[in-house]
Amino acid sequence: MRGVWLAVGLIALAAPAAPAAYEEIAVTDGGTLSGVVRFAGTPPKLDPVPVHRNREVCGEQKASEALVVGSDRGVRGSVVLIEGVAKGKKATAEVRLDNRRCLFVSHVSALAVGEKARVNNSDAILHNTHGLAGTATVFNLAVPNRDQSVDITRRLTWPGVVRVLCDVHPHMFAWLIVHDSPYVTVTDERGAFRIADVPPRTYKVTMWHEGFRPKGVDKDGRPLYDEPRTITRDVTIAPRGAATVEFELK
Ligand SMILES: [Cu+2]
Repeated sequence: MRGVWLAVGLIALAAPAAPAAYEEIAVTDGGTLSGVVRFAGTPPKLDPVPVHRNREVCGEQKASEALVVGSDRGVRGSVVLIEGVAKGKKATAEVRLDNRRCLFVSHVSALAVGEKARVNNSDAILHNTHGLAGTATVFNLAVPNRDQSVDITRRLTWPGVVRVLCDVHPHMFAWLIVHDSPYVTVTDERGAFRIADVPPRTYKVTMWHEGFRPKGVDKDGRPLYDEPRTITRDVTIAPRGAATVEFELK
C-alpha cells in the first residue's frame, strides 16, 4: 500500500488486483499511537465559498473547510493512516456522511474497506451526493428528502481517496478516505489523533491532508485547490506502549 499512498493523487479505487484481505484477530499486547498535526508558519486565509442555489436554505456563502487551523496551530481534518497492518483489531467504524445545512458533515471521514458507511440528508432540499475516485464515479445518489439515508458500504470496496461533491451545490465538497485496515483516523479540531490496539512493530505512518492553496474554480464554480499533501514517517509501537508522532503541514 505504501506506493499507493505515496502517489499523491491517491487514486487506488480502480486498482486491478484485489488487496490482501484484512484479518481480524484479538490484539492482546497492542500499543497506542497518538499525536498531532500542526500547521507550520502562517496558515493562508481561505476565501469563503459562494452559494449559488437554495440560498434561502444554505445562506450566501460557506467558510472553506480545506484548511481549518485551531488553537496551537492544530489542523483539523487531516487523516492519519498506519500502513501495512494485515492483522489486527475488529473493524467497527460507522461513517455517516450527512448533508446538513448545505455542508457535508464531516468534511473528512476515514474508514476501512467493509466498515459501514451511509449518506444522509438532514435538509429539506435536494442534494446529489457524488463520490469520485479520480474521474471514476464510486457512488452517485440523489437524496431529495429530509432524513433520507442510503447505505454506501458496498460501494467502498477499494482503499483510496474518494472526493465527494454535491452535483446541485458546487460549494459542497468532502473527502472519504478508505483504508485497507481500521488503523486510520481523522484529526480533531485541535489537530490531535489517537489510534489504539496497534499490534507492536515498526510501521510507516502517513498523514494525508487535502490541498488548500486556491487554484480558481471549475466550470460549475466549484473551488479548486492544489494537490493533497502526504507525509510518511517510521514509527515503532512497543507492546502495550504509547508512541507519539507529530506532523507539520505546510
Ligand atoms: Cu447539495
